[in-house]
Amino acid sequence: MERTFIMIKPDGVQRGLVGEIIKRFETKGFTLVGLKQLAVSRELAENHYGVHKERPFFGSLVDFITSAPVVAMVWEGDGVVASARKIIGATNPLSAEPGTIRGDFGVSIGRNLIHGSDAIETAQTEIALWFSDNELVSWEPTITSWLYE
Ligand code: D4T
Repeated sequence: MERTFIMIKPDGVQRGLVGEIIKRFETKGFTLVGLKQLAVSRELAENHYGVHKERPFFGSLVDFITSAPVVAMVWEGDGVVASARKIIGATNPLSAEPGTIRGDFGVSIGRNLIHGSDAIETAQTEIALWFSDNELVSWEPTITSWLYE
């Protein structure tokens, strides 16, 4: 089954949106297979955002992600990678549609609350970067037949 990596950034944690954000993935019908709060090291932040190393915002992005705890998660379900990106909304919260997490709760691109993997391969890399195998729990919710035909 497809999995994606989701991280509630320091602004989402500080603003007390952890429960609200988890609820959106849970009520959609996705399955939580990994969850932890952590203080992010510079090494992990620079690794995670390595693709943006040459961008002007890289330094402030790493400073921000390491500034306070984040909540890292792995969610599972059919099509979860693309669906999670829709639930999250556009990178700039001012452009994000109402009903999305960024559209409902954000006003600034540097404080856009949450990260979600942008492709299945990226998700696999990010899950391996943030979680060890023994932190992930494979389980089948008893309501599965009410979610999938
Ligand atoms: P993430 O990776 O955090 O889920 O965001 P997106 O996938 O939606 O967007 P991204 O990779 O292009 O940007 C990564 C991260 O950098 C911040 N950022 C981005 C910023 O502070 N200033 C900027 O100009 C851009 C483009 C926000 C998200």
